[in-house]
Amino acid sequence: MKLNTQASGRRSGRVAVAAAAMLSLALTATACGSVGGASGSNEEGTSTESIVFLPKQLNNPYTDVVLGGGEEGAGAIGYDYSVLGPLEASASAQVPFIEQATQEGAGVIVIAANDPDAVGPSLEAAREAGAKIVAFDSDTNPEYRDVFISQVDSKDVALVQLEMISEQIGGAGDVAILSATATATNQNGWIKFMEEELAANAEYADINLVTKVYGDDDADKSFKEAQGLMQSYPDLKGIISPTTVGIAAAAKYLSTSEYKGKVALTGLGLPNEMREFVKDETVSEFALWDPAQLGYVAAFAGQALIDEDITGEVGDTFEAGDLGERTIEEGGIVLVGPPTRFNADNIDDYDF
Ligand code: RAM
Repeated sequence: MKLNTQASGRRSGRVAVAAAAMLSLALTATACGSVGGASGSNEEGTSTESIVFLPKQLNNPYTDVVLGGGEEGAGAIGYDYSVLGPLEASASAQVPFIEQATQEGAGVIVIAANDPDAVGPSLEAAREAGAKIVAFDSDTNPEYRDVFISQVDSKDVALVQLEMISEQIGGAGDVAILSATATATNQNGWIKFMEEELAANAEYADINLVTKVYGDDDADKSFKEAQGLMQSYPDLKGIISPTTVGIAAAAKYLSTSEYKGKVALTGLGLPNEMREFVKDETVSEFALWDPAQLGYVAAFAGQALIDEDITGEVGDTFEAGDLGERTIEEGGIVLVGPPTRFNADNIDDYDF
């Protein structure tokens, strides 16, 4: 398995059809994709289970890497794999796709929630129809899913970002956060832990979080938000962007601005998107886990639920293929991690 070298954009035939459908539907709706084959048989007519991946949004390079792992996992467990999802990460945009997956008889729905509650009623209906629900990347309210596949412990994701920004600004100065959408469970969890740690840890007493802005995981909006931050706070020492879309857009802005090399930028990014900005010294260090592992482990969790090897109880264990045994921890969470820090010394060792 080559989980940490997945190239972006890897898609199955069925997903390619979904992507084509996306293009034709983009002008009139945000719908795309089809579960196809989800009613219990595959193209060869053999009985099979189906697994539907429903990321926050389709047009996000991070999503492509996550789905690469999901497709690999689905292949390994012999499930019919498909992808459904919106083009923008707004709160309720996923609901029609959950409904579609349910109507088409999905066995497992794997979802990264754009909002912990907006997806609740449709996930409840999916469960009533027999689907198992695996949340990954961004959790739903726990009552709406069987298990959550989390990248890394939420607090650890927050702490690594604070450590990096503190190192990069010499432990003192004004900083801002450029997040994704204001409703994203994962983003809000990390921000909450960052705020708590800034208030409680004496090492960070001289770091002042001046504002939080939201680029909605849209590259253009994130670029403008980064620009706006520097206009509003010309003395800003650093920006933390805990989103791959946000950090890449902010790096793009800073790289051609007067702030290049003067204002620190860190957070969570994809090595392949950030490489040029590390090489041109706009960014010195950022972090991420291996996104493909999230999709891969989620597929095995789905199978374990279908096979009734696990129910989502704390202490349940299941085999996640090449990644070995996983245990369900407090809160119904399976941790994938750990995060890696990327900088000029190691970035060329990674290809995702
Ligand atoms: C963005 C999304 C995603 C998050 C990564 C780090 O692509 O917001 O949910 O986990 O960044």
